[in-house]
Amino acid sequence: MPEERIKLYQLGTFAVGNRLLDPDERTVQSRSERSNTLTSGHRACQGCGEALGARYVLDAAMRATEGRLIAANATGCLEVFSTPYPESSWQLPWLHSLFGNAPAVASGIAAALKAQGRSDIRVVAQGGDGGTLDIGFACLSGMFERNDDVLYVCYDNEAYMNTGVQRSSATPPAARTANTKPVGDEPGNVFGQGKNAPLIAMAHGIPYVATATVANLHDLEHKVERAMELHGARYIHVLVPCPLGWGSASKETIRLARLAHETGLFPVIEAEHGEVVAVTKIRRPVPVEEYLRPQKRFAHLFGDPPRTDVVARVQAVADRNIRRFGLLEVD
Ligand SMILES: Cc1ncc(C[n+]2csc(CCOP(=O)(O)OP(=O)(O)O)c2C)c(N)n1
Ligand code: SF4
Ligand SMILES: [Mg+2]
Repeated sequence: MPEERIKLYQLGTFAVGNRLLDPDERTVQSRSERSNTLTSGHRACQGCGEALGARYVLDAAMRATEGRLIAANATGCLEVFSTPYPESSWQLPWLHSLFGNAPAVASGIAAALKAQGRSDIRVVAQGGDGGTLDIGFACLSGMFERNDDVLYVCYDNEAYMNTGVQRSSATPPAARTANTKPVGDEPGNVFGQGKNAPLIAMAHGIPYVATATVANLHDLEHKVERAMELHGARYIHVLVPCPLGWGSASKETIRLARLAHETGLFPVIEAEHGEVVAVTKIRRPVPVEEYLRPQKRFAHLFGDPPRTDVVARVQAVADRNIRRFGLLEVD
């Protein structure tokens, strides 16, 4: 019988991939002693990438710190769906900051712990792309520049979802949002320079920067654990599809996150002290159209007439990423 190689994309879930790994290599989520940091009963939409990402990030950080962890959380979907006062789904010390100051609040917690000599307790901060790249950006840059001992995690769903899908500086070109309408020569969001938060974080020379998606949760856990081995300012940027804001089916969340990587639109990398140290290669390069089509926020590109010119510009963005980060696997 001819031999056929099987590629497993989702090593480390409850599914078959996990059982092929040694127990020590299995994901935090597959262990009975996982901390369930973000537990059931929260009010995220079905298929919410942010809820999934946060659960994996916090449980991995809890394991790495043996449960000695404090979180600061910016205003946004993650805070609203998890903590409608007086209820909360968090099972760790968790502070809701303002929309724009989670990095500063986390720095303050780290400073207070240092003053008390509590080097055993670690600090994470988390927020959406709006809270991180827009209103919280100055606080984040300060946290990086001072090298405060905080892991900051940005859950990037590419718009202000909590308040009704407004554009952020992480919204991709051509995407429809409540305030980037699909009209005119450049329908949807403009083709600007973009704001590449991981590269800007790297430019601060901080100990650790990584990107990840919810399509590879084992990789996400690994990066959180690596970050927790280090001290100083660390930054992880996680792509988390949002069915409501992207106009995608709930069941498509993982596939879209995978396609974002496989098109080259979302490079998955790891960097230490400003230098890229690892790149997740693309095993199956995919044209951007395959990623854009299932999302209603890009529906205006596939109408009558189709905007092939705009799709070509999005493809050029992906191609540039592929060249810039050497994303293609060379056999
Ligand atoms: C100073 C201030 N301005 C505006 C708001 C309203 N607000 C709360 S969350 C939010 C958007 C959050 O977007 P993002 O950070 O991307 O998180 P997401 O909800 O998408 O996860 C806005 C505009 C606020 N709480 N405070
Ligand atoms: S709007 Fe998006 S980010 Fe917010 S809970 Fe729903 S799916 Fe998650
Ligand atoms: Mg957002």
